[in-house]
Amino acid sequence: MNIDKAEVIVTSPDRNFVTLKLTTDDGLTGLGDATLNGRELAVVSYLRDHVVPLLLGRDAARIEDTWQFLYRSAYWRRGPVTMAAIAAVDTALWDIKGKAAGMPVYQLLGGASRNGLLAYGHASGTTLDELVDSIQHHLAQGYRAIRVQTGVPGLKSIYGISSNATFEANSGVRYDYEPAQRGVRPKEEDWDTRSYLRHVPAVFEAVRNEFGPELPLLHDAHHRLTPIQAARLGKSLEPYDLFWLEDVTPAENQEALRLVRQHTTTPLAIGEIFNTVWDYQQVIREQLIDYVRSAVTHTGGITHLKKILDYASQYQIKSGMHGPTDISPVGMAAAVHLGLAIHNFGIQEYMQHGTKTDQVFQQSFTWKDGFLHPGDQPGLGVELDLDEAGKYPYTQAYLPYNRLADGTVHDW
Ligand code: CS2
Ligand code: MG
Repeated sequence: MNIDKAEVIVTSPDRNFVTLKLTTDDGLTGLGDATLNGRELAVVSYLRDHVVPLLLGRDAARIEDTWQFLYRSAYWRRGPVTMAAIAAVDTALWDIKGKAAGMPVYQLLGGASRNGLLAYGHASGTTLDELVDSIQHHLAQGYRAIRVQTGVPGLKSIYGISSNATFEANSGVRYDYEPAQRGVRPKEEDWDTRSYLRHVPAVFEAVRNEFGPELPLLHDAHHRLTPIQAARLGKSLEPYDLFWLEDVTPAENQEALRLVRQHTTTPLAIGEIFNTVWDYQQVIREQLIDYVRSAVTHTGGITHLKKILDYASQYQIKSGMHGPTDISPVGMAAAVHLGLAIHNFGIQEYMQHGTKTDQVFQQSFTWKDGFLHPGDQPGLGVELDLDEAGKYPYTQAYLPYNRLADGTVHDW
């Protein structure tokens, strides 16, 4: 079962997606997600120019060996572009292995450890009324856990707040936030940490008063705080019993979390921009976090993320895999198979893709009563419709960035 064909497919139904499709000489196909939001074509080139020529003729059954070969033979290691490219190959090979065995990928990973994956959705509002409406909308759809993002008085536009009118019109999905915007320049947003820190606890108090103590609530600070500011936020949110507080400090400095940890019992999640187990080495060993945020798509695939999560399990640290709309349905399916199989599953982020995306990618994972299940199709259970994909050519898009009132660029 050798790899006979390797195609890199770029499509932009509701947003840009990069997909690797491998075909074996006995006709099996496998898909892998290689989407790196705002830098998509860098991964396309890495795959097309450097990886595809190495794949042709290789034994498709040798997943671990192919991973080690691509990682070690490049000499230049780690980094989001490399690891997204390796992830796509790895995921496509798991898909093929599942199809060859006639089994869903989660069976190959040890079988189901639970009936389904608790998933959280993104509620947001510029005002409290909008936020409450957005939470109600998510609950009505079946979500049983909610990420809460709020506008901050005095700031024009900030991370995590959906601009509903346009998103709904373009994709058919209401109240979900898609940060990358099509255009030749990134959008500039503004930021003020002191206003944010003053405002957020009052919002959580209002949300708890409205929705009661049971509902799991999450919040994402998106790398914006210093360690001492993060410590204060964690402490001030303790009365509202958060499921987690995410990315409180910039992800490059993992030691920062020591200080945060000393001051608060609010659970911490980090890792959506990490790409290998080495980024997690210290935060897992020192038990500085409670949830691993990585996606299969950005962390070298199922093979490598499973190793990270197995390491984390020794410290009672659980999964909280990244699942925004920039993870394609292929990347989501891979996450759902892995999450069903591992023992230390925590929660799965799940933003719904738009209708055009669902036409390009035929998926068999299901979302019912707030829980995801990968389904029982052999492999990952996702197929790509090439004709549909061909209708939506790549469109340049950038993530926004931030400036403070005096014009300084700040973490976005
Ligand atoms: C976010 C993402 O889902 C999350 O928690 O932080 O929306 C993130 O901003 C995007 O995936 C960036 O591509
Ligand atoms: Mg995040």
